[in-house]
Amino acid sequence: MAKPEILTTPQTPDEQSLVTTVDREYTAQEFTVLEGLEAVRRRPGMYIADTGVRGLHQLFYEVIDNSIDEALAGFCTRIDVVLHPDGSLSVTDNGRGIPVDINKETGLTGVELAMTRLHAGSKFGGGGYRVSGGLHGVGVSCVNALSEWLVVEVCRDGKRYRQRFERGTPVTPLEVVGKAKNTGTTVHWLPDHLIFEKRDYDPERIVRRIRELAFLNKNVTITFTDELHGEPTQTFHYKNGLAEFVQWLNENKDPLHKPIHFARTREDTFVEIAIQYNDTYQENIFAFANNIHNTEGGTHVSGFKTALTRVINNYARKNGLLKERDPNFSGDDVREGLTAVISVLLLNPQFEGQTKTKLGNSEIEGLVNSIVGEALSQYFEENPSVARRIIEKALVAQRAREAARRAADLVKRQSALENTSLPGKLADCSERDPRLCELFLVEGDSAGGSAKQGRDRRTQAVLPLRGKILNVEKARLDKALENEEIRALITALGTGIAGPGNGSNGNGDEKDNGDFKFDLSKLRYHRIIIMTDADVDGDHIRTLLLTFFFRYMRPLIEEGHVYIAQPPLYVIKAGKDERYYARTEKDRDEILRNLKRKNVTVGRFKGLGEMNAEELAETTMNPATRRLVRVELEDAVAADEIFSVLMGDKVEPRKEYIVRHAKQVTNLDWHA
Ligand code: 0RA
Repeated sequence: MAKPEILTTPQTPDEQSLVTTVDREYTAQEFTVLEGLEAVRRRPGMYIADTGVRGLHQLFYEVIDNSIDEALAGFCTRIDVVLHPDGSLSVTDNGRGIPVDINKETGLTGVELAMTRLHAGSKFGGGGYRVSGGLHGVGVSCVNALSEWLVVEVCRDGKRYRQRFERGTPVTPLEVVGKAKNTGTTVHWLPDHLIFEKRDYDPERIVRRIRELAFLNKNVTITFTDELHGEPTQTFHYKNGLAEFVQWLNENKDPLHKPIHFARTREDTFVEIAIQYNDTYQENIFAFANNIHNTEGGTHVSGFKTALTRVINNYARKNGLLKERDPNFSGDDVREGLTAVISVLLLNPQFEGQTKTKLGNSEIEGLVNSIVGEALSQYFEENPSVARRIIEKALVAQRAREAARRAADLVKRQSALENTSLPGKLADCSERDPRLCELFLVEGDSAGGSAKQGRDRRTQAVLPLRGKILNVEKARLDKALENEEIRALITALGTGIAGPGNGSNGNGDEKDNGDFKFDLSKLRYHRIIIMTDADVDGDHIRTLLLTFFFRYMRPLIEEGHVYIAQPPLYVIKAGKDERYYARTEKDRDEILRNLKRKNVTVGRFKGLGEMNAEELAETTMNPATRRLVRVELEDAVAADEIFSVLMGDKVEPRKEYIVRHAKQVTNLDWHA
């Protein structure tokens, strides 16, 4: 391959015409670069999560992360995001601007390098906390490759530069198009319809990430203008950073005290933490490394948990709140009702785990442990009334956990007595390989009966649920375990449950986990299918079940084991023996259009119970003819908000929420 020519710096632009070209020749090297972007287009799945809604939004996350990096480097204070009337998106920052001069090695401008080189970002400096690997950090060049067009504008050295690309290929050189007083970068793109199934940006998703970034980066002001839907500009700026983040997370709950907030820098690592207890029983810890949400936790979370347990036990002992013969608080005890946000900025983040979002850097555990130890002990010394309130909460939790333990024991002993570990109502399947097994959770005994008759006995098990299962959002674990439906569910699934909170036992992060262990490897059915009536009660039962899974068995959702059955709403009978089923009004009308000559009747199913076993099997259970929707956890912050609002005990926010999210409530913001 020919070595690239070294090109000289372009001449000063002609100020009179204001349109000048930064001239350069195409080189062999560039050819391979374009091949690189072609590879992104050929196999987008290697670079972004998918070519659906998620991947589409990842383009946005990538672009705004570049501006945030510039803010972390200390050069950017404002970012403006615009959703344009044509569906394209732009992100403008007031940073230094992507370099426009020519890179000696390649003969390309900094702008073109950034836009056409995979992972070029890290090559030339930028923010020190640039993320490597993982979902983020794929580079803005991937966005370019996957866009029908992308226009980048840079303001630098008193000039405004512009270059346009189509499907990754430059279609103009970097041109000077005007003067500029300030500095900054705009990236404006339209995702390619040849790549993405749909290219509709979801303003709510955009706002969610913007808000999160604004909480995490308190020096930055981020605005969002939705010109497509004609909404006024929203501005996000939180001068108190994470303190405001925990307040916002607790908005629909009753907090016990003002946020506890501290930040420390040690060596090259920055650690910021905010804590606020509320009067619920849930634990909510959100952890970020370099602004990436670590849904699987990691070393920062384990360091935090260890220190929290230690500091609270020490304080309680020292001040006589735990007596000599009292046992220490467990980690679960001190985390009941805890909302916390942990954010670390570090130089070489290592991400591990199933979804590559778990922070793995071992040095961070001790660092966070030591910082939390010092800062929190000091806070407790200076704020004894807050310390006392938190410890009283832990004492109640400790007693309740004792009661729950006895209840769990009872569940175990009961099943030992009955000489079977499985609940009586469960109609189990005969297959023993869980990967091939499905469990239908069916509302009501009559539908349960039809399901039992209509199922494939080898691979399909049925557990009928009578009446409503308990709302675990309002009850502590001991109460939840008294509920017969919940006990049957736990035994049928075989996994056990995690302590309240993120339902995952923090992935074994903490060392003192008590008796509640969730073990995904014990799962007896790899598909858990919720089958409820298409009415208000059915919706409610589905939400109750999802709430339970979310709070106590979250990995079931995270690993994609939970599904929603899609029973038909309409039956269309034509002639003597033709029958058609429709899940939506649209499907129904389509069928009716096709049948218009015939003598047809349309019936509406009021519930699953109205279908006979054969109908239920054919329309909703048989893998060859049914449709299932998989429940996906798109964003834990949003999901927590949904559950605490929908199932918690404050009524006003619930009403507001349902009005505001009328559409999402039916599918719960879960994405299929
Ligand atoms: C590399 C070096 C410099 C700035 C940037 C990258 C930069 C990239 C992006 C992407 C979006 N906004 C951005 N802002 C800046 C600094 C070059 C210098 O002035 O020394």
